[in-house]
Amino acid sequence: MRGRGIATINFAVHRYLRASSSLAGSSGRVSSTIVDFSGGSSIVKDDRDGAYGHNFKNMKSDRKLFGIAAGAFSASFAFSSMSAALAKERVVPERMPEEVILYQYEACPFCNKVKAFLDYHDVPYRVVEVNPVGKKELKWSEYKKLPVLVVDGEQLNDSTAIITSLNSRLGAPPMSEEQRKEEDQWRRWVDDHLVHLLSPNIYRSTSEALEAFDYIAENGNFSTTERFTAKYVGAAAMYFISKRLKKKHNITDERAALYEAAETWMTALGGRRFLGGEKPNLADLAVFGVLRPIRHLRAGEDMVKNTNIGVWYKNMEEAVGPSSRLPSNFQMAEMGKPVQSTVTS
Ligand SMILES: N[C@@H](CCC(=O)N[C@@H](CS)C(=O)NCC(=O)O)C(=O)O
Repeated sequence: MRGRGIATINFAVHRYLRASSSLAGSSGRVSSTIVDFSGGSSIVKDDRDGAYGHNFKNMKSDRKLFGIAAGAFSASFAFSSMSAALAKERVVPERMPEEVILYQYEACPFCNKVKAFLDYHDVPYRVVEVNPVGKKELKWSEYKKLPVLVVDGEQLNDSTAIITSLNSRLGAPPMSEEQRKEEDQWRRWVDDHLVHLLSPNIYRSTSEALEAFDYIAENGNFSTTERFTAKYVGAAAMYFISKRLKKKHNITDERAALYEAAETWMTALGGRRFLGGEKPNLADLAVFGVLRPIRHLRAGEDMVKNTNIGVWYKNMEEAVGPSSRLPSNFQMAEMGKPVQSTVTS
């Protein structure tokens, strides 16, 4: 189950890196740029008033440290044996793309939406983990946000547009106008509402932030000192950043907001197995995609314990099945043999 938390942590690291990198270059005027969950708009805030109550000025070595953490986590993956997929959407071979490359941050919720879609349709894909500092892997692209998907040489940008385009390419099942409207409504809800609840919940308390950063400390390639610093500096940074995000999105009680979102989703299902009926639709995949990385952190455990979302989540896990992500060359070399594509993000 540990692998499921990796995405969350890596996204935190990316956000932390961006915050620290924009601070490091400033002269006199200190401003911080924090990657927001909201769809790419970065919050740029003049920090001369010291409103954040923490000092990010000397982050060069921390950036290096977190670069290591991010790299370690990008390369990390967990094996999970899942139940057979019961509600898989099968793609006819002629429609299956030959080469799919996802440029991503491992923990970016928008990237995780795309991964859930690809996994559900058994579309094999390779991942290029983008370094948030410099983004050199994306030098060739004018569009600089993630995810970017390259499908047989064609570049697709923006998670919603990517999924919509791939869905029609793979042969989307017919649906009524009413069903389409409902699907669109809930896809928008994921981008406009659900994603904003993630950080405030994952880093809600110092102990939760530390729990989350345990993943980095345990899995990263650190010396003992680095491990210690990664855990405590990273957790502290994300704790403060999440408080700012909470304020920005007018969240008073983050757990209550998460539970409410889960129940809102259950009400939307109205007793159906999936919003799409017997098979998940794009809204089911979007909700699942953003929740999958937090499911086995304390926030996700609490959500399942205190709401009715668990059964739907389990059904989604079964429907989506194992990941179709292809192992990287690094992973192949590490294992000394071909790797099964049963990794989770
Ligand atoms: N609407 C876009 C939002 C994508 C987005 O904001 N991605 C974040 C990462 S989660 C990003 O690239 N932020 C800008 C940055 O990191 O420079 C989508 O759905 O793909």
